[in-house]
Amino acid sequence: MNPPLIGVSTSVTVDRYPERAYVNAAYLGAVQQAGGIPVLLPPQLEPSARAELLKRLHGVLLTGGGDVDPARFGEAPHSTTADVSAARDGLEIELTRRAIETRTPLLAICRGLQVLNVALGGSLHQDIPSAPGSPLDHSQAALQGRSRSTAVHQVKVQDGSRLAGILGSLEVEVNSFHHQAIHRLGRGLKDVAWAPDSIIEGVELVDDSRFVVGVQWHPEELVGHDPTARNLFRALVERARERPATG
Ligand SMILES: [Mn+2]
Repeated sequence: MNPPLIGVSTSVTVDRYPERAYVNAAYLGAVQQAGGIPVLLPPQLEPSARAELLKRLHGVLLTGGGDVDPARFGEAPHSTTADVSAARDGLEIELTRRAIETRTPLLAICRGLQVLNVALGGSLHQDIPSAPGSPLDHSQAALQGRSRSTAVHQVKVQDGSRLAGILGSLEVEVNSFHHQAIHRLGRGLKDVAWAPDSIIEGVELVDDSRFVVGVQWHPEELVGHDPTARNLFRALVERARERPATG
């Protein structure tokens, strides 16, 4: 069978010239290693092109990036809010809702998990160090000498959850590049993985007939050495393979 097409959302420059759409290559490698073909979905796509592409996709991957506009969950921006793009928020929230509606498999990573939560009416902790606070450092980018594939904290996964089944483990060691986290859960979502400080690190839909999974860490950076990270991408691609594009 033909390899499934996996739509991959992109970052976009905010207030910088020239305007760019871009994505970390690790996502593209991880999708291809799992047998999928990544198709980039930049926010600059015209609405008609966007609609046509969405019909042809078999799966969706929401990637990491800047902060979701806190106005989307009814809050004023925190002093640390950065890289907000209304165009990217709009595209990814639409992608999320449409993926759920059309039963398109969705894997949401880091900002993606936060977008998934906000798209379903949830809210975010806008800055973990400010509130709720944590003894852990979830922003390892600030730590010198640690590569993006270095695990910095543990995550415990709910036994019996879809995520546990995919990972093949109830305990994973993960990297961490986020200063925000889920606060109030969106409708129909359940938390299924947590860091030792109780920060939510994994979610899925209560309706387990739909493949919708979010993780707060960055498995695309771990696929070189961590089978649980490869399992996440393999699960997305396998589910996408089973699904005809909505045409
Ligand atoms: Mn973390």
